[in-house]
Amino acid sequence: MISLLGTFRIPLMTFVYLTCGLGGILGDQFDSAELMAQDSAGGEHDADTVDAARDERMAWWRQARFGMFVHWGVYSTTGGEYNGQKLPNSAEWMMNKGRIPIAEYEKYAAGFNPAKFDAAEFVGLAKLAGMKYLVITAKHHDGFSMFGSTASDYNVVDATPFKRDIMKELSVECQKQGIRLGFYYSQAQDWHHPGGMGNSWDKDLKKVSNDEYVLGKAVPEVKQLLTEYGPIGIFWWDTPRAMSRESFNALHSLTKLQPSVITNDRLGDDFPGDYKTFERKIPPNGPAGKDWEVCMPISGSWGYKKGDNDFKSTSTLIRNLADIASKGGNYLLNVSPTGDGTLLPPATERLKEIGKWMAINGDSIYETSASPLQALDWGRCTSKKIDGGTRLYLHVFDWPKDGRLVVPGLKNDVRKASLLASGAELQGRVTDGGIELSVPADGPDAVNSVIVLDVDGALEIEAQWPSVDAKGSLVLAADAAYLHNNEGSKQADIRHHDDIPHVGYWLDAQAWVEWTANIDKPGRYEVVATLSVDAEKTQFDISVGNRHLSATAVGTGGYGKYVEQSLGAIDVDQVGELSIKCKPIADSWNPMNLRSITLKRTESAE
Ligand code: H79
Repeated sequence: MISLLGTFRIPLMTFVYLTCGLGGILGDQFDSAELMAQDSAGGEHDADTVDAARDERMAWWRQARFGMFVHWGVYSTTGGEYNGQKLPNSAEWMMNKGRIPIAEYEKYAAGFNPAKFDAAEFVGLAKLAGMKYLVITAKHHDGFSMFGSTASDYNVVDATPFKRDIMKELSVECQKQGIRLGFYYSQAQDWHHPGGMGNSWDKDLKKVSNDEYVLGKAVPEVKQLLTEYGPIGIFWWDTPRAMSRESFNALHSLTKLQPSVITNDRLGDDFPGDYKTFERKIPPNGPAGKDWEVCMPISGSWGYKKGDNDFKSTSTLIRNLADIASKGGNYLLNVSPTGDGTLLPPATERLKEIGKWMAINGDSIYETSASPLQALDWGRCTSKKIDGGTRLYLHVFDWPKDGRLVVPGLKNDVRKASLLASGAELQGRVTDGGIELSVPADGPDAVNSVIVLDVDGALEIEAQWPSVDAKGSLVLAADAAYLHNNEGSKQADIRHHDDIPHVGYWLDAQAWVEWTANIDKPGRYEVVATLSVDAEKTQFDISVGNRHLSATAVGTGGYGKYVEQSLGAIDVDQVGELSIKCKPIADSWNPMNLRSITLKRTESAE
């Protein structure tokens, strides 16, 4: 499973999915000539054509790497407060968390009047930050449409004193300023429509079928958004729920109205879309062979929430962007306009600061791919193909104090190394440990200094596997493991207690972890793990090459209490690069948090 390149996964390998047949339901919605035209353009019968069409559609998105997410709606008028009462969680959930009856929530809509909103300024700010696309909530779960919907009067034009079509203004500005526009649309939940999902609190709501909502509101609204707002870059579905096949197909088929529109993976389980979505968290490794995006609020809440001062520092945001790009993904950073249509100063300041960094260092983000150099002590690495070679962008978060920066394991001939900010050339040489660069005492940027390293040919990297130290110990840390967790499932993930990483949330007994390590001598190795277990005990299998041990860890008195436990011994009879696996024993598994496994040589084989 693990290649020489460790956790490297080819970032842009395409995967095939078959578009669903057109539901009969569409007879009323579409002109059939229109559909025929879309169909022949889509060429959905041939997998290669589907792949090629997808690559073409995804080209701008893969180059963009950085976009703005915007959560804006009725909840923004009160900053998520209901009758002056603070509610838990993200502000766009205000109606739900406050169990606000529809008739009462509508009064907040009647107060939506963001007089200071200026689409030109807003899009300009995204552009200044170096973002290449903007995805905004056209309709969130509360059911309020932020455009002049012809399917529902409950919209910004018809139900507010503002009366302006915000999506129209943004579409005009985005086209003017060269920013791709995407629409977030909550297709399944709608707390305002009697057929929408999610509203369990309004007893006056006379429920109708979900199909009635989808076909009567969602489908015409999505159709309108895809036909009256110019070219749409992305359709961003959210919170998939079980809907009828007809409803799914009707919504899915609408995206054919703009064959170049990209969709995320949240329409429904059978609709992988064009890319995978991670919410709030950066995955430890990019998912293999897939395009993906991390969406994350700049503060704590998606929608503007009064008193939410949890703004991530500019440093964190810039490093997040580099981290995500180094794994081959996009960063969709969310901002939250207030009821007056502007962003709070901490958000604006951060966007401008990111923009300053991007103006100098954008080449290290745009049009880059993941690089096989991950787990770097000093930062991250993105890459680009160049004529006959590879360009690496070394994102140095922790500038070396001794004037030497080592790119571990890299063996290629150095063509040229320089600082991206100034162009100043650096000396580089290949050593036993990798390429060593001589660098000035201070880096050009306190947060992330970028070095451009051009090397000849495809990358040749000697794996830097953990190895047995002089005392005979081999330490396998959680963050050096490869997690077999069904790619990005919520379970079995790298988490932290006291800033120390562990494999946690390990509820799924099918999830397992693997390391590759160098073992230089055969012999008996004691297996010691640092872990915490809430249950009385848990059982799992540990294997080293072809030998294994059935291990039992006993309860440590809670998930936050880590102890070292000896789990037994393994007689290792192979040497070299070995795979070490830790797999739950399904019948007797209870979740554990695993910080590390250490193999300690107790005796050498004769
Ligand atoms: O639009 C943002 C969220 O409102 C939306 N997706 C992002 C992009 C989202 N809706 N649901 N979820 C994410 C996941 C569900 C979270 C829940 Fe809860 C946990 C629902 C109820 C408990 C957190 C707490 C959100 C509301 C209350």
